[in-house]
Amino acid sequence: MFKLVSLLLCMWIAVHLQGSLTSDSVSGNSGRLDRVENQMAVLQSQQSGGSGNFLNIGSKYFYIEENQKVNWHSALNICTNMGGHLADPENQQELNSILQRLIRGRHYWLGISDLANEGLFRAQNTGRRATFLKWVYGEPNNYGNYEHCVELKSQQNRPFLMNDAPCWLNSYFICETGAPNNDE
Ligand code: MAN
Ligand code: CA
Repeated sequence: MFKLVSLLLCMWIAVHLQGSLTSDSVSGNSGRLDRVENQMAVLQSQQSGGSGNFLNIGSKYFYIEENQKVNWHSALNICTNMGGHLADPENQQELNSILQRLIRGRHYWLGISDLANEGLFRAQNTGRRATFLKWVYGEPNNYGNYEHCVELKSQQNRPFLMNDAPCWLNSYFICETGAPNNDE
């Protein structure tokens, strides 16, 4: 009940802020509207039962978000809230199992970024250098000097591969956990 009330409150605030803060969201800066949207997304993930939706793939569990697009930091928060973390597939087999479930043309955030050191891509969950990176040809290019977060994308009919993209873009995302917590 409390969750529902806070969700409705956040939605109300978001609707009222939308009008006055459109320039904020257009510029992509993490302004007040972004924070409200983030909060809403986290609350929505709690409402939908979150961690019960993880799929068993190999020895891990993945959740592929197909309903809401959020920025990279919101995706991180939502995955954490679901008892997991933004995914960092460790090998080709793991990546393949995920890829066959993705929808072509969509972009999905992964838990990898070079926010701490340009050009050094780290797994958010461990803080260590990401060991498995499968880039689209020509990537990572840090286009415009503002691409620090890693997504999976497929161009035309090509397979899904990794690209560095602006962290403030709204995309679908993939969460991961070692063992799901299905107690909700
Ligand atoms: C877009 C973005 C970039 C990417 C280029 C490749 O501008 O997706 O991240 O590097 O396309 O052409
Ligand atoms: Ca890029």
